[in-house]
Amino acid sequence: MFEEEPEPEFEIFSALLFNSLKAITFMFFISFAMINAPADEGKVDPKAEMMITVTWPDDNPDDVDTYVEDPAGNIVWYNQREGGLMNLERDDRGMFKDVILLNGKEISNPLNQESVAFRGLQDGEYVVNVVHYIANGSAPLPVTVKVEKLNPTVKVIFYQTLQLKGTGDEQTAVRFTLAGADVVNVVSTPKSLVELTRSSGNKGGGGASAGQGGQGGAIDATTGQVIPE
Ligand SMILES: [Ca+2]
Ligand SMILES: [Ca+2]
Repeated sequence: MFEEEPEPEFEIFSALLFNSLKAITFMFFISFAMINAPADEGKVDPKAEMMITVTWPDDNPDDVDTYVEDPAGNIVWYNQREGGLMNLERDDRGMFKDVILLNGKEISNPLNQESVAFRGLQDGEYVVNVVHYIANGSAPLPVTVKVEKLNPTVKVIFYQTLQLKGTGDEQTAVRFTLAGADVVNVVSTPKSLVELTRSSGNKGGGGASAGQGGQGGAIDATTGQVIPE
C-alpha cells in the first residue's frame, strides 16, 4: 500500500512533460509555417548575390529586353540567358504569352518584368542596358531599372526610370564596378551591347530556344529587326 505513494507525483511530472512537449511541437509548427510563408511569395533565388530588375507599365504590349555584361565580357540577353555567374530569369515580351490557365480559364498576367540574378560576384565593371525591342505606341515608354546587392544586407545601387523612345532604342541604364565589398564608379556612359552580341562570335547561335528571331546579324536601329547575314 505505501509503495503506491510516489505515483501521483510521477503522474504530475509526466503530465507536465507531456504538455510541454505538446507546446513545443505546436510552437515548432507555428514557426515552421512562419518561415515558409514569405519564401513562397517572393521566389527570389536564395543564393543570389545581386539582382537586376527591369519593369515597365502593367498591360503594356511593348517588348523590352534586358542586356547585362559582366567584367569577363559575358552578356546575358533573351537568346543567351546564362553567362558567367549571371542568369536572365525571364524574357518578358509585353503581353505575348503572358497568359496563365486558372481552372481552365485563360487569365492574362499584366506584369511586365525581367530580372537578372547573379549567383556570385566578380570584381570589375558591369553594364546594364535596356532595349525597346518592339514598340506599339508612339509615346516614350517608361522603364524602371533597379540594381540591388543582396548580401550581407540589401543595398540599392541604382534605381531610376528611363524613357525608351521606340523600336530599336538601346540605352545604358547604369555601369558599375565591383571592388571587393564596394561598389564604385556608378555611371551611365552609353555602351552598346546589342552590337556586341550580333557581331564577332555571335554567342546567341541558332536562336532556337528564344524563338524571338535572333538569328545573328546586325540589328537595324530604326526597326529593331535583325538584318540577316
Ligand atoms: Ca523581353
Ligand atoms: Ca509581360
